[in-house]
Amino acid sequence: MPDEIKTLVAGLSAPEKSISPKYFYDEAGSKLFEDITRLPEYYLTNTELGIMEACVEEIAELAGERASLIEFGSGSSMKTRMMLRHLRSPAVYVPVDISEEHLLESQRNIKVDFPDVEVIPVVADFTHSFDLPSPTTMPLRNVVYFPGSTIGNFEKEDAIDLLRVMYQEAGPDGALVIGVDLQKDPAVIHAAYNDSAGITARFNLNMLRHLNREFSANFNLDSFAHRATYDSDSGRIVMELVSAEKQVVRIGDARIQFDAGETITTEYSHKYTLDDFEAMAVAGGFSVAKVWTDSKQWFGVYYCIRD
Ligand code: AVJ
Repeated sequence: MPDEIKTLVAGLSAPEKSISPKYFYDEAGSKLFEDITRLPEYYLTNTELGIMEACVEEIAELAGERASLIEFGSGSSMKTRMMLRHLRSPAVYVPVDISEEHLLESQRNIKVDFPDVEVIPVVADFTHSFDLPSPTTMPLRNVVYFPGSTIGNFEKEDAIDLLRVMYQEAGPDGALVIGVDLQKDPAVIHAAYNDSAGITARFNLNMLRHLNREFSANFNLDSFAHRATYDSDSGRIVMELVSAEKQVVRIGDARIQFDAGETITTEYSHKYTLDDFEAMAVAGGFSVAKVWTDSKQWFGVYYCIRD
């Protein structure tokens, strides 16, 4: 724990303040994210689901019999269920997450609907390679699954490093199925992170409430505001919390100074072109066997293979 506070304080003491997006997801934050996925402006989830409905059968065909499904992040989402429903006698489902709590919940949920699928959660930070468990049934192929365009949270170089980890975990003849949000009309992207109901603003600000509770901080939520801007040159959303005034905030034993208008970056959400992301997959060691998109080309689902 003390190490965790140290990292947080270091991020808040840098000339450009930042907090890792992982602090969005306490219980309230996970609920708010669920609400975001149902917003009319937040096209990502529904678009990806629509693509999956159209292509999951083909994915299952490519993956073949007795594949293992290794999800980066603890899933149990509709998309995960869709994969497990279509895969041919999946050998095992392995959700990988840093949070044991999230993993146990996802394990419980999956077991109810898929009593015949072995579920072996792995508690690990998936940005570094980790040991895969040995399931009862020997898998014929590993299929790494990383839906939701979570890859967009990583800066480009880090995203390629993560793809290299996935390449390793996929193993010889393994595959990667990954969902990626694509570049499009900036107004559409802007609206997705600035919804009219203000849910994304609450989601962003909830991070401060989380830090107040878990790390004895005293952020005043009324003195920070949500901001999300899309920079089409870098192709990414930058989410920030903007200090309304000059103020000092305590976190643990540290004191953090804010000027009026000073920002904390809480998240990047990168959008790629189809070709850009293919090049990244290749830099990670994969080749792209197939990509599916929606009719507007707003989102891509890639089937990448090791060869
Ligand atoms: C879950 C990381 C894909 O970047 O769109 C939603 C999180 N942030 N609204 C995204 C998020 C603001 C989301 N990811």
